[in-house]
Amino acid sequence: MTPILKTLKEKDTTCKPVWFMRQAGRYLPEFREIRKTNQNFVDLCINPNLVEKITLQPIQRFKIDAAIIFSDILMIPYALGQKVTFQKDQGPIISNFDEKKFFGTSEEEFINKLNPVYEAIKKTRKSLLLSKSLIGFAGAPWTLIYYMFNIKNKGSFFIKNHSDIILRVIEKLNVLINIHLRKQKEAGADIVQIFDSWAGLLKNEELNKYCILPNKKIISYCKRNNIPNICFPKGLKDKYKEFVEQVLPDGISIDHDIEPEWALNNLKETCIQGGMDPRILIEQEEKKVLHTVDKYLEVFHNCPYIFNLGHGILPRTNPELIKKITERVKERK
Ligand code: 1CP
Repeated sequence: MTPILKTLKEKDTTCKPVWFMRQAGRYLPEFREIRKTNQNFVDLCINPNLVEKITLQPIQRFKIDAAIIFSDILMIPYALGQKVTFQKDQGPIISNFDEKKFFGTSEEEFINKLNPVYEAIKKTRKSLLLSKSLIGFAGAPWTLIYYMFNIKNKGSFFIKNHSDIILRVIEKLNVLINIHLRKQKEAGADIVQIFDSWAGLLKNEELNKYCILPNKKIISYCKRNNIPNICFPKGLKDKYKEFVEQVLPDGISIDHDIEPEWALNNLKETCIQGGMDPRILIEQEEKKVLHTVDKYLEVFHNCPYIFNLGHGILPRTNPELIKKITERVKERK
């Protein structure tokens, strides 16, 4: 059993494994090198040879305990007929939501389009040491909808006025996300993480139907199918407690707004992951960064805890610092 699985499933408190959200990506020169000659991001995500190579890049540099498959949460909207492009330094651009295309896509078509992701997982699992976990992932329905409906440019009025269609889309996404996670597990991922990166945008009255219930359905499915799981409902503040009590994931990834002591007292029954602000890695000198690492390790000393950040590694982060942090976790655990 890998250190992450021991921590997540057996509530082991001695391993203190470590990995990083967005550990494969733009802060690594070797990733930027591949990206230079592969301008189309979706094509890159459906190229199993390159996906394997990129997934393993951080594993070759650092003594981390997991690889996360190089892909994107927007591969689901892509598989459902939306055109997805990524402009340099701009984030994703997605073609308008097309109801006919969305509801017209069959499960079989969806799986076929995402088959290269599963092929990449199979290949990567073969070349990854058995002591390392391979993490698969998906976006939660609400966070996918944020991109699929371009909510960024529409705001809360749109959400309020479109609850019927949003609920119908969530229902179909719930089924397809489950399939996507199961296929990743079958291909060789031993853990899945569900990213609800935009959960913090939801108003109180929307939280249950758009975030908690859909995540709960996914986690129940994972449990029925023996898929170890971690949820990341970013931005929920003190509602993290309600989320954990309702959804009951194996692990909960906390963001940098959550005080580690608060998490310790309020999210007790669950394995906790992450928390440290990724901005510190850019803004502060090494000594201070390592001091903050020590703080997280101290607070969670007697708990099943997976070291990670409160969000993904930022592009300007120095890879050497990721190495130092990893070494510190391994020394101090
Ligand atoms: O320009 C480039 O080179 C592409 C940059 C990039 C990369 C490296 C994007 C575009 N996605 C990824 C990979 C990625 N995305 C991974 C790979 C594995 C790893 O973590 O190492 C993962 C897990 C994701 C997940 C993802 N994509 C999330 C959830 C996590 C989070 O950061 O909150 C989200 C919201 C996305 C959307 C997305 N894709 C890419 C960008 C720049 C964004 C975010 C845009 C935004 O902030 O709205």
